[in-house]
Amino acid sequence: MQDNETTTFTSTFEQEVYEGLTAYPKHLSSKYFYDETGDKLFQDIMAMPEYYLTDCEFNILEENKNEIAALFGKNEEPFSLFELGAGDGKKTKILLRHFVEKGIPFDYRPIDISQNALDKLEESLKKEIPQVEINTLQGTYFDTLRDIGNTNDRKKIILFLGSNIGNLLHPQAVEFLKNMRDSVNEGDLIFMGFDQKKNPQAILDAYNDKTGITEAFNKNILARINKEMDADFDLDKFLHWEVYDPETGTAKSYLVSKEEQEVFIESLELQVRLKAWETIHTEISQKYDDAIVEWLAKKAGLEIITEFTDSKQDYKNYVFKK
Ligand code: AVJ
Repeated sequence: MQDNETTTFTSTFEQEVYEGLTAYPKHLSSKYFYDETGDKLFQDIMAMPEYYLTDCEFNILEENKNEIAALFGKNEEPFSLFELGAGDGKKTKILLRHFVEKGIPFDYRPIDISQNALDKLEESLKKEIPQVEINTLQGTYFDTLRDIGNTNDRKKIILFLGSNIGNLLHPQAVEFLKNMRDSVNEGDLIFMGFDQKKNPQAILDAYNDKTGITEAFNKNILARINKEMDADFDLDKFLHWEVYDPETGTAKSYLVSKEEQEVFIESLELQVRLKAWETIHTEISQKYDDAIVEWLAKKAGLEIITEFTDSKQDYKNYVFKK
């Protein structure tokens, strides 16, 4: 709800939608893609042949699980494995299964913004790898990093997979890495996935599949606003548009208005006007190379101790310590 001068909102989602759609150029944050429909669409994306990221990381973990186990479970010291944005845990289960088989002492603490995702993950783990001690934690990255910082009973390993960091602009990524640094101790490790620069066409294809799954995912943010804020966006009046700059490594997603239109968002009492071909920027998916990752790490006060990659170097997992 907002009125003329003093605007009050019932959620940060409302506030950010208001700010993003009254700004020029318009923007909405990709963190709002993920309601139940969005979670499902993202799972469909991960299963598409064009979206190489998931397969790459899956293979890297599978190929290197012995070395990773040796690194995490050094000197048989028990550790807590935290995972930010755990989702369905499909890739992590490779490691969990392997650690259990090797008798490595650890407990698993998945964190996600979605309680629904956490419940499903816990349920599937109880069935598939019941030996794993699991404690879920619901919250944003920001809250939970603070919680991680306050847990000091065991050595900590933080997983952040899927190149989720790519949704952040470099200055935000540095802030985020600094927060990670502050929440770990000497001897703890941070294990992260960074999608790499590659043939620009492969990147465009991954974010603009012909079947339209990514388009539906991008437009889901408008569907959510329709549902949750009583708005009347007509999804057919928008184009899903993807650009990739091979110099900076930044992929950007837009929703482009195909015609001049007016949308009303009831809960915000906001009339949004869009000109023909006006854009709403929705997501960045940053691609990296070693120089960028080294620069980010240095700025955040982290040190890269090793990295794992695939034969084409399409994707890398880096291990950091403070
Ligand atoms: C979950 C943020 C890693 O940017 O690659 C997939 C989300 N967006 N297709 C990414 C996404 C469009 C994804 N991340």
